[in-house]
This record gives sequence, C-alpha cells and structure tokens, in this order.
Amino acid sequence: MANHEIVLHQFRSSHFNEKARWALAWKGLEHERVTYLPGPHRGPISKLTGGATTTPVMAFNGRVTAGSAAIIDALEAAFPDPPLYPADTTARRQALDLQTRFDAEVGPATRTVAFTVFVKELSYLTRVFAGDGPRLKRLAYRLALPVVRPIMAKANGVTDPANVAGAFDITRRTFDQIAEMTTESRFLVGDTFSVADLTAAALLAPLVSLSHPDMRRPDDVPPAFQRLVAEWKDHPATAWVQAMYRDFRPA
Ligand SMILES: N[C@@H](CCC(=O)N[C@@H](CS)C(=O)NCC(=O)O)C(=O)O
Repeated sequence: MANHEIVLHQFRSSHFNEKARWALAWKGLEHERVTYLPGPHRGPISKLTGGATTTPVMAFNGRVTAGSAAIIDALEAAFPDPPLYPADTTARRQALDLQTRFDAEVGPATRTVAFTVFVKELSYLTRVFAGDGPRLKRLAYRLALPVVRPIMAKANGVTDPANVAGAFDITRRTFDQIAEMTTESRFLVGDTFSVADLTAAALLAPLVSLSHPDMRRPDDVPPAFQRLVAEWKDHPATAWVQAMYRDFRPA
C-alpha cells in the first residue's frame, strides 16, 4: 500500500517496537516512522496516547493504537492478507495466548538481560538508540545519559537482583522451550508462520545476532555484551530466530 496514512511512533532499538515493524512489513504496508529517544519520548508519546508512555504507538487514519499486540490486531482487522492469525479457531487462540504470555514475561525478561550490560555502556547505548541520527542530538543524549541512567536501570528492572536472576531464568527456559517446540515443526502453532512465531522471534531477538537492517547491532559491540550473548550463540533457538528472520521478515 503506497501511502503515508500509517505512522509508527517507535524506538529505534526495541523488541516490542520490532513486533509492530515486522507486522507492517509482513503485510507490505508502507508507513512513516517517527523515532524517539527513551526519556525524551515521554512527553510526546503521552500526549499522543492520552497518558501511556510505552512505544510502539501507531496512528492510522486518525486513530491511535498503543501496544504491539493491539497494533497487530488492528492491522490484522484492516489488512487480513497475508494473515498473521491462524484460520483455525483453536490454533488462533493458541497463537494469541502465546503472544500474551511472551509479551508479559519474555519481553521484559530479555530486555532486563540486555540492559544489565547496556546501563554500563553509555556510548554504546547512545548508538543503540540514537543510531545514525543527527550528531548534535546524539551528543546531547550521550551527555544526558548519566542522569537518565538510574531511571533507565530501574525501568528496565536491573536494579533489583532478584528480578535480574528471574529474567535470566525466564530467558534460559524460553530458549530451551523454543528449541523443543520447533524440533518437529518449524512453526510454533499450526503449519504456517503466525503471530506466535513473530512474537517469539522478535522478543528473543535482542540476544541474537541478526543482519536485518532494523535489527542489526551498531558496530563495536562491547566485549561485555558479546560475553552476555555468547551463552545463546550456538543454541538451536538462536538458529530458529535467525531462520524466521531470513524466511519471514521482509526488508
Ligand atoms: N506490552 C507493551 C510493552 C511496550 C514496552 O514495554 N515498550 C518499551 C520499549 S521496549 C517502552 O516504550 N518503554 C518506555 C516507557 O515505559 O516509558 C507492548 O507490547 O507494546
């Protein structure tokens, strides 16, 4: 669809935002992206949503939808082809249940795991979120990060050791579970790619090395982050995520 009536308000680097980007790409929908830096995003996103500050947020034909699952649902209703929801009612329920569970548990867990390193690597964090944006904006963000860091650390669950331990536990179990679930069929539900595969692959993606332009890590990955992700480098679930990106994530 060639128009700009869809606007995605996003963070450049975020697995929940990636869910929305993937759904838009899967359905071949051109859209405009407005990219925010974590911290300064709060004012404009809250104004857009009427109070909520999380991204992604989609504006489509004058209607604002917040949250990756709600965005996918709105896209599925407006553009059912190609589908992300299985046609079979039971399979659809299973796929949506898996999305709900992953959004609630796995997304926050993999984010906490990644942020255990990010909060100590402020120059890298700047590149992760500000990317190739204007130089002055990057510089200002880098200078602000020492102030923003404690808020960011708390918001991403790294200040509570019990939460960090739980996040590693959930992440490890999920990698194993995905590997087990995809030994017989490459799809998590039914026999086609669905919202379940999209959700699982996107939410594990921060810990997987990917070449897709939306997900490629900035160069000069800090050694501490390389050590962190080394645990899953040769895991079968990592190969599954990479295969999902290769075969089902359009550019
Ligand atoms: N369940 C939500 C979670 C979204 C979420 O946690 N977004 C994070 C980025 S990964 C965010 O925008 N955080 C900023 C904030 O909470 O102010 C979804 O599926 O969209």
